[in-house]
Amino acid sequence: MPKSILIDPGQAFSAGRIHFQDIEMNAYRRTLAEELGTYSPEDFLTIWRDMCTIREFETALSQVKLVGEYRGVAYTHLGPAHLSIGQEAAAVGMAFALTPDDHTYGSHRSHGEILAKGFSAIRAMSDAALLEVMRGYRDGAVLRPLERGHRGTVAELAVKFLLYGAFAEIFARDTGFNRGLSGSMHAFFTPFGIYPNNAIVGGSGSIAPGAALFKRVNRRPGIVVANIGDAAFACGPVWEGITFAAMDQYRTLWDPALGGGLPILFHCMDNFYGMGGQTQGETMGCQFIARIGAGVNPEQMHAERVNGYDPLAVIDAVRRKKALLLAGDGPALLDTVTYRFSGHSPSDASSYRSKEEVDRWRSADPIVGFGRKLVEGGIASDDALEGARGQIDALVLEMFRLAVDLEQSPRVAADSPLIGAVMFSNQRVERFDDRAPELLQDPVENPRVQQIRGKIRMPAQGGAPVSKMKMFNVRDAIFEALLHRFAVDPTLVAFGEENRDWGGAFAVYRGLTEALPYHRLFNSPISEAAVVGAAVGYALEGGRAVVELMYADFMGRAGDEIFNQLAKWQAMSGGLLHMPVVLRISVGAKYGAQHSQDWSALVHHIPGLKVVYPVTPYDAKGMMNAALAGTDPVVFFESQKIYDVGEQFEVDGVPEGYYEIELSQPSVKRVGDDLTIVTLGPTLYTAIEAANVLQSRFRMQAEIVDLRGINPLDYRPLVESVRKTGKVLLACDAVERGCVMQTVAATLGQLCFDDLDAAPVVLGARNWITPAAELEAMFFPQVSWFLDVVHERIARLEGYEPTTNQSLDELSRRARLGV
Ligand SMILES: Cc1ncc(C[n+]2csc(CCOP(=O)(O)OP(=O)(O)O)c2C)c(N)n1
Ligand SMILES: [Mg+2]
Repeated sequence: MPKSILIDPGQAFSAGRIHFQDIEMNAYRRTLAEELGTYSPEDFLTIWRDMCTIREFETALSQVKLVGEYRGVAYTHLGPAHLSIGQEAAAVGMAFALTPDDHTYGSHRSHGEILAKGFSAIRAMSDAALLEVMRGYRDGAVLRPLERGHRGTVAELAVKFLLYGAFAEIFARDTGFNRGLSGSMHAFFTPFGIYPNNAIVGGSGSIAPGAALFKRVNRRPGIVVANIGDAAFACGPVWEGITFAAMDQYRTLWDPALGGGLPILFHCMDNFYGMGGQTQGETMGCQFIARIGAGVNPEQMHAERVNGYDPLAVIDAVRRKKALLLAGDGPALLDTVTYRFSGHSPSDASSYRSKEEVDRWRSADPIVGFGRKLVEGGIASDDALEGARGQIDALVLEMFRLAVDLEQSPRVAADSPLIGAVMFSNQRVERFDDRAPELLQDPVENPRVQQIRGKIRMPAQGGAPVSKMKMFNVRDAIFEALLHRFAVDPTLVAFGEENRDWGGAFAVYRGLTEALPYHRLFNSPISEAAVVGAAVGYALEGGRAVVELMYADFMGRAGDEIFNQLAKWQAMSGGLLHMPVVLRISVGAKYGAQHSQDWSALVHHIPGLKVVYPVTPYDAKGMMNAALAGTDPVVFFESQKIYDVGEQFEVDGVPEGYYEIELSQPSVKRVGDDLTIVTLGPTLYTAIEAANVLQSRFRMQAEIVDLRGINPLDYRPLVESVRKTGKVLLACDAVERGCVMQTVAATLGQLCFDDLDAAPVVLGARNWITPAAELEAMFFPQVSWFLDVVHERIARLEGYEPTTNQSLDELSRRARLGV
């Protein structure tokens, strides 16, 4: 809590009532004639044409899935197709008044939204700009199959480009918008302001606020629209995203010049159903999604429910919301009522709704209804509309035919290195914008910087021990790296729980509050999903973020955001997007079962994440520097056990200047010839103690290699050590079953098979809950366990009496019991 906002008990206990305002439903009532001042006749026709094109596009996919052909062109599409037939007016209404600077994020059912947003962007762009985009996008790879036969305007070519790029993406072609790596549920095309669509329903709910944050922090024009289904409004991350977007601080604490509340419209495509569950009357209790806004803030998110079968009603509402958002009054919520005639997917037998219901909605078909209005209003004749429809159908067929043609639209070759090559971007970017970074003070005047200046950065050498207060420690090391990057990259922001004022949960950020304005360092709500999701959105828009989870045990709260969002968007974009996010995760101790678990194994398992776990000041600074200069998502584990330790290994100490350590490199911390001990995390320090005992009591020289990096991982230093010693023990504080070390052991077992005297041995924590601090010695590997396990499974220690049972029989007994 900032000291600038005082909480007064008198005020807190004063009597009163909380007032709510009425929420408008279907208030739009204007006729076509009344709208002639706002729209030209051509605009009306455009709206109708956009809806018809989406209908035909979706019909093509529906036909392919249902009968294996579309208008005589046979095709088998193996993947999904979540169609929005019936929802066209909502999509076109959403997109019509947006510009390319307005960015949409959406869901699995987004083909209509993608096309609508693309049509609207094409109309807003000049021929030169369109040509630049189409020719520049992947060096013209999407455009090339279209350009040859095209006779017509640039805008017409761009419409083909949009239809073709989307079809080709859905059919997994290399000529698709995302090289076929996104597919139907995730396709996007950022030059038209179409940002990632999410197959994890509600996924955009936590990501899009980060995109809106990017616009505010970096003074970019436009708004962000998060298109979310009605059923997805029940998802935790959507609520978290709303909470994040509605924080008071944007208006109370941030520099007003930034523009106020986040410019984000939560846009509900309210079609009454999840897959088969009915949100109104069955699976939710709010009755109308618009009501959710009432609980969020005094403005009730300017929530409103509109008729999504009338495109003009939706356009009108979006225009009004956009004006509010640009004025700093965000976030906003629009509940657009619509309906899909099509099933959830083509295999859906509609067992959850009656034919009568579908028929009633079909008879209210928005395309038919709007067409009728055009005819009655004298905008077009029936014949003209029919003729236009024929042209649209022919265009969609032409683009479909091209997209299914394997010669014109090839898939990536079966032996293509593409997917592997785009898992990481592996680039180095000093700063993502050229403007001067905003700092509140010269870093040399920062109190923490001054305090650190007097600290000892070298390993203690003989003499009196150095007091903890005087030691340059892991905390200081991470702080130094962060402050450096904050002073270089103006887009860098940090947020998370208790990040400001408090100094970060473990005081790593102490001093940053004085150094940085609110918009570069702020407290988030307790919304782990939104913290990570917003970092993803921020990065997708072109900025760099460092966010924090206070305990590794909280990763579950941000599970989707870490595993599906942070990890996957670079590759799902076909290498077009970058994800420069550092996710700091602190691993606890002494706090029991739900605050003391090392979950490095979870992120290690997920493709697309770089993962490190440095535990010395030298390593922490060098690896944080490297993580913050890269373009990939880095999960940066820190251990609460060793935030205070000073440098013990690097003889020259921790440099005051800038340096980087490659994230994939293990580091030899102790040299020996008889046994290799590979460690991960704070276990390094236990291993050092054990190695000292092995040496003094048994004359066994252990070499200790600290893994530091988990993924990617260069095995060569490990192999070199194991080749020398012929024996390897791998130890960490994570529970033994499924820990990172199991993978490293299995891999070393193969790489060094001929050099090993014994099978690699993994020593981890027990496969239990982490018990209370007083009982932790039963749980985490202790010095004696190292000796026990060496004695039992690697090399007999002369005269040694083990204190714990580390035998193979015991290993197998524990596995049998699952503990
Ligand atoms: C997190 C998650 N849970 C469940 C699903 C499976 N699923 C796919 S679509 C869907 C229904 C979504 O309904 P809604 O949000 O209203 O969007 P609509 O399909 O109506 O457009 C479900 C449950 C999913 N994709 N992601
Ligand atoms: Mg729905």
